[in-house]
Amino acid sequence: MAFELPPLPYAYDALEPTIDKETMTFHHDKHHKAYTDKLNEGVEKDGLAGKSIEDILANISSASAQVRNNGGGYWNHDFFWNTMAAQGDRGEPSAVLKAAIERDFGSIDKMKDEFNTKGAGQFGSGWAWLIVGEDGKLKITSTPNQDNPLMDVVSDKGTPLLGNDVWEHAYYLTYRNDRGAYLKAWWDVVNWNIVSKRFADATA
Ligand code: MN3
Repeated sequence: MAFELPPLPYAYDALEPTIDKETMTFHHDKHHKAYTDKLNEGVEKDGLAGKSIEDILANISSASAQVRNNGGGYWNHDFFWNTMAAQGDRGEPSAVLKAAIERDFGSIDKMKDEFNTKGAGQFGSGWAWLIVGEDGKLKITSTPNQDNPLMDVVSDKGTPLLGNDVWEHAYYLTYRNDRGAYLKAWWDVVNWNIVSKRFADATA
């Protein structure tokens, strides 16, 4: 039972002009595909076949670097595609999510600012996250490479509500080296319907 590359949940050009079609095509069909293939190879080598990706990530400290890098890449990209949506499907933060953001950050704009700063400050490749911790509090974090908040090796563990890929392959064609501009523009394509649902599920 190998892991499979999930299809993009919308057309390759659905996020334009924020994320261009060529970036989405390469990012999904080449990068995400490569993580999926190398994860499957690593899972065989590590004797982890049959385990769920969540189970693998929660015990990643005992896995190989190949499974850590590619298991993270496999899960993170699936999560990332679903964190965004085509125009008309993006919605707004639910009332409970909005209230929690205002409680923990002051306002939605302040949360976005903190997220953008964290993403811009992540040295090299990695991810920025909005997570909910076991205490129910929201927090902005970042991780290097393909690590994520579900891994037992990260210091800020929690349930991710949204995450942005700050590897150059995610933005270079449109934004070149301006990661800050990409981070700012990216909020236009966030799928608040699914982020709100993730928050409801995490705090149920
Ligand atoms: Mn990527």
